[in-house]
Amino acid sequence: PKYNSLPLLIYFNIFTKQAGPPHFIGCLRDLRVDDVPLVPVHWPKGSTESLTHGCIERDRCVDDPCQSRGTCHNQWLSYKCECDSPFEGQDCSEENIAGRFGDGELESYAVFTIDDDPGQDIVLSMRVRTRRRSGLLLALVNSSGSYLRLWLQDGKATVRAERSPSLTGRLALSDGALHHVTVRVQQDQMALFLSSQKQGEVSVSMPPVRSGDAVYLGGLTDRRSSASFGGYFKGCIQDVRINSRRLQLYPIGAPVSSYALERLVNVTQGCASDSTCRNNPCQNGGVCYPTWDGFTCSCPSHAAGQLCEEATWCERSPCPPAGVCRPRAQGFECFSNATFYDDSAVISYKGNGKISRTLSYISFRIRTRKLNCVILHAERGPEFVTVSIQNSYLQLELMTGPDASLKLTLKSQHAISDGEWHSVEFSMLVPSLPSSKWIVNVDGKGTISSVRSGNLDFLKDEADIFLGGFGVDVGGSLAGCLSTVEIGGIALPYHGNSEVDIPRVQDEQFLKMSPRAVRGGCSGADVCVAKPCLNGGVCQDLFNLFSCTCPSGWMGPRCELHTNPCSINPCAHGNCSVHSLGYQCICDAGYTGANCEEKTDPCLHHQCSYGATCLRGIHGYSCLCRDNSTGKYCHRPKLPVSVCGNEHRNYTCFNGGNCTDGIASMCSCRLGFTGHR
Ligand SMILES: *[C@@H]1O[C@H](CO)[C@@H](O)[C@H](O)[C@H]1NC(C)=O
Ligand SMILES: *[C@@H]1O[C@H](CO)[C@@H](O)[C@H](O)[C@H]1NC(C)=O
Ligand SMILES: *[C@@H]1O[C@H](CO)[C@@H](O)[C@H](O)[C@H]1NC(C)=O
Ligand SMILES: *[C@@H]1O[C@H](CO)[C@@H](O)[C@H](O)[C@H]1NC(C)=O
Ligand SMILES: *[C@@H]1O[C@H](CO)[C@@H](O)[C@H](O)[C@H]1NC(C)=O
Ligand SMILES: *[C@@H]1O[C@H](CO)[C@@H](O)[C@H](O)[C@H]1NC(C)=O
Ligand SMILES: CC(=O)N[C@H]1CO[C@H](CO)[C@@H](O)[C@@H]1O
Repeated sequence: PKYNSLPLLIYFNIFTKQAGPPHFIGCLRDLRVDDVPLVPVHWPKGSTESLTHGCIERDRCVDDPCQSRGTCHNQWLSYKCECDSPFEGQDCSEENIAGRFGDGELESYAVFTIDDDPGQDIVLSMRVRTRRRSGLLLALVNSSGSYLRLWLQDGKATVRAERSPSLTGRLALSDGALHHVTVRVQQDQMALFLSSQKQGEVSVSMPPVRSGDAVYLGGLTDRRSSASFGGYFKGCIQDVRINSRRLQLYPIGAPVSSYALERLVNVTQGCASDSTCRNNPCQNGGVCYPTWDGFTCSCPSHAAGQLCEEATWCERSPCPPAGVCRPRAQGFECFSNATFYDDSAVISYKGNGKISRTLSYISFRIRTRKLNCVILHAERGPEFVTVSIQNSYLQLELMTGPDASLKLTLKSQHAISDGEWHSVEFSMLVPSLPSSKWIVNVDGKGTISSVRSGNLDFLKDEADIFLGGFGVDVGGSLAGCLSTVEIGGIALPYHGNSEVDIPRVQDEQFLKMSPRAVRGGCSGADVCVAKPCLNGGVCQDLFNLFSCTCPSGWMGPRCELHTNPCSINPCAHGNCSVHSLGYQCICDAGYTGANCEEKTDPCLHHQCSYGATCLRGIHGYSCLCRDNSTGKYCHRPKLPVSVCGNEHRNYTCFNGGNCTDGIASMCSCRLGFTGHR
């Protein structure tokens, strides 16, 4: 609407209303034809009804005729709304109707046909609302297959043209809110937008979109082909556009230029939510509030978590100091260990009458040195159960169920009365049957009964359950420690309802009937207090059993015995004799050392005289004499030999005898020797 004062030659068809170029809209002034001014007075009658004098200029968009749902274009005498998705109509007052895909988990899709030639460069946009993280949104299909696919992967929009890399958005859109997804293909560059934020761009080689191609929304006809792109979509799709044309799912009042809808399978109109609260998914009394295709749980004060699945009773520390709080179905229980003495009172329990589950097992942990005692006993009429220790083996006796005339006896594989903790579970092999074999499991080692028996349902009400003993005459009572015993997962609590800070709220309970407080924790008897170790022995507490470490010289369980050092025969080759400082060995000949363990050297103190050589032998030694001595020990000097005679005959006198030549040679013997020589 600017006046142009330059000379202008204008062709326009003021005089006709027939089809042709659109009418001029605006103001004209100083219109001359052949330099003759043409003024409206000269114009033919009937041709001026759409003309007014003067030039009134008014912005038609000032009143926001498009209701802020689109861009308004002022057209002098009127306006034109370019409506934002999903709005339509002259004033953008109508909205494209969304299609609900996958309602009730149905497999749904819609098919449109392209009837023009959008060509190579396209802008494809749609509004999506879902909580699913996968599913096929759109596929462009030609006669040889699909060549562009837009789907959800990990909640993010992903688009891929055939034989081109895929492009995934940065932001997830599976949050139940509406998102505007746009794919723009321009000069072999494909860009993905979420709302108006660009998510990325890749180069593609995509065939042109041609007349006859099909557009699939929400899935393909073939389930398997759909599955490779996340399966059928669940959620809403609204206002799908390819360039300026729509893919209208449902007609609306305003005229809309849409591609033809070929098929609509299992798609419903609108965008209603699933009835997510129908089977209240919130636990522990949480209240379900539906959100679109989702829900939130409003949890009561004792529960937390998305589904109120975390019970928070225990955060309020309801148990006494000795107890450990553990959440139970709709409540809590205090677990603790208790110490039983031989004389401590037996505790009794009763079901609260609201136990509905089947009671098919008993579990606990135990630590004792007692060889015989009753741990648990209950009876009702002919039915009874007894858990006891018999000769240090755990034992279950059970008579219940349809075969209540037959007693089941089940023994642990190994002895347990060793002062160590043992975990124990007696359970029915097939709890769903009225009667089955039972199994005992002690520290992971199981034994199965030969006889069948029923479950423990007779304990649910009426029956008194005794823990820690059952009358002095029947096997004696427990001495040792016991964890909280559970029957069918329901505790026999050591702390009654008056001893916990907030009442237990769970339906199924065993109530402690004995008012007496139980000694918590696990402590043995004070076995060392009486100083059982004598003679300076040190006492060690081994849980209801002591052991003495004795000083040297003392022995015996209480160090009451002298040690006899010779009792262990310390002298290997000799005789032992007790000394004030221990023992002494008197060694046999040929041996030496403190314990006569070494052989002596027979030549060490030999008696070979006159330089004789000592020769070692197995049984001692012998002497090798020099020439001038003789005898066993060479202690006798060898007397000299004298020789006389002539050249024909030599005469020898031995042992110091003197040889003298006379008429004949003869010997004169030394004192003590005789004989001719
Ligand atoms: C609608 O969905 C159901 C369930 O997924 C499917 O069995 C049925 O074939 C679908 N209808 C059509 C016409 O495909
Ligand atoms: C169909 O698309 C494929 C790419 O997936 C392309 O190679 C083929 O030329 C297209 N066919 C027609 C008829 O446009
Ligand atoms: C019972 O004693 C055992 C063994 O000392 C211990 O592991 C367990 O935590 C105790 N239980 C409770 C509830 O204190
Ligand atoms: C050891 O004692 C035995 C018997 O009392 C005795 O015959 C033997 O001579 C003794 N030996 C020594 C080396 O004292
Ligand atoms: C034997 O001779 C040796 C050395 O020659 C000498 O030491 C030793 O006393 C002699 N014995 C006697 C009995 O004369
Ligand atoms: C042998 O003769 C020597 C000296 O000739 C003499 O000393 C010695 O007494 C004599 N011995 C005897 C037994 O006569
Ligand atoms: C007959 C004989 O044996 N004579 C000898 C006696 O002793 C001397 C010396 O020792 C010898 O030389 C002889 O031959």
